[in-house]
Amino acid sequence: MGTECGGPPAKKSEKLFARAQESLVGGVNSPVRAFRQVGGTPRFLVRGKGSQVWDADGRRYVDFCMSWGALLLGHADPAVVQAVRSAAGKGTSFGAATEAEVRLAEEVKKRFPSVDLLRFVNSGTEATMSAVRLARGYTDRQKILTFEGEYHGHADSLLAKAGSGVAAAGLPGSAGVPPGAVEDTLVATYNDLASVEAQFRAHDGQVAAVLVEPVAGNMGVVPPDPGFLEGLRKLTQDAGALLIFDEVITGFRVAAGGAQERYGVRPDLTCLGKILGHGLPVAAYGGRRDVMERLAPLGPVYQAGTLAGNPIAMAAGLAALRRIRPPLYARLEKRGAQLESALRDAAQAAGVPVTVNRVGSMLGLFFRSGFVRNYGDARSMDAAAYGRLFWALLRRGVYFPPAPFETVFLSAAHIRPDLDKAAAALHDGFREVAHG
Ligand code: KE4
Repeated sequence: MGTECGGPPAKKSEKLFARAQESLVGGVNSPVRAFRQVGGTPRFLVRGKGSQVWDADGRRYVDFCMSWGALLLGHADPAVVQAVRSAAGKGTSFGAATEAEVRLAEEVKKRFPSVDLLRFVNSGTEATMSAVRLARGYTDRQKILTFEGEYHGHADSLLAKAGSGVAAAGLPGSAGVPPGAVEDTLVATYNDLASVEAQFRAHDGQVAAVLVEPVAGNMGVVPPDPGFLEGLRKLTQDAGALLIFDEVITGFRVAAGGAQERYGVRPDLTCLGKILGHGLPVAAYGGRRDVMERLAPLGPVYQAGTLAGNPIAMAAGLAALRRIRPPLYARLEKRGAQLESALRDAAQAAGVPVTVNRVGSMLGLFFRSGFVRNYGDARSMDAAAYGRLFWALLRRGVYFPPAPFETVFLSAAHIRPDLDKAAAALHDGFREVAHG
């Protein structure tokens, strides 16, 4: 334990981490938070405001993780906080229909014209798990096709890793997932339409849906090649399968209407999360009316949830979407380009080969040279070097995601001084990585 990665002493985080491990598995409620991919003691955060967070030892950081992309407006956005406070005073949950959930659904539909009907749930995992069940129920087919290196939450059927060879089904990607749970999960290669066609040929008439992160954000950031998403659209259409966009990260992030707006490809179903609740536990799945109407209480596909459409979460989402206006995306594009340049310049100055991928305000950093177009490219990076950079940045008050295969996020709250601080920290940090 301790801050062996050279980080500054963090006595209070260390004490809290020791105590947490007595009650919480690994001391955390989600594995990536344990800092095991970068080493050292996880920082216990106590407060956030705008682009800044503070840890238990009183240290301040510019945050480029932003709750894994949920906070497009920044921490403790005043309008979101006020909306949460006001909603909480009227009751924390009813387990009944409310006007707030109708209004938030209408706001989603304004931004996602492919969504005729939707259903709110409490996590991205629930959204993708339910969308897959619905696709199977609608098509009366069992196979689903996903992409190696993408992540859609922890539902059994989606914790599959690539099997050997094209025809092989996915293999369990986690203990506790029985082979039967993933025998209908096919795995293809992102940005490789031929690998998708091969799976469709090997399982003709059996594929219910293709589930894709339209911009991969869980293998680092990997954008779709020109034509890739359009190719998936055509392949699924021709095969009578549904196209499901997992926009839990990209929704409201890469455009107001997500990747489907940015790339002009219309899926049959869409999964949303993160920014939708702006930090409150909200997610959703929605799409074509004829598909969604197969869902209970209208149809035979079952899905339910005690806290679905929670009034406080709905209020947070409504307040956030009201504040996320079109001019914001030009600002995020500009800030994203500035951070991208800072990353490239610092690595080049230190003579460290890196590839930087970026879509708007989501950036991926790979310690390797050459294009990164899929998971095979991504995983060949020097992940240990990322860990060294992480700590070099943390020592200088810059908090990147504590894991290499994640996304660096900006928000509306990141201003020029934050970018300048990051650039300076990156300049020194890459030199430290280069000279060990
Ligand atoms: P949740 O169940 O964690 O709300 O959402 C699952 C999910 C679904 N789809 C995409 C594209 C996602 O990125 C996620 C979750 N993202 C991770 C970070 N890459 C959440 C962080 C964590 O696991 O703690």
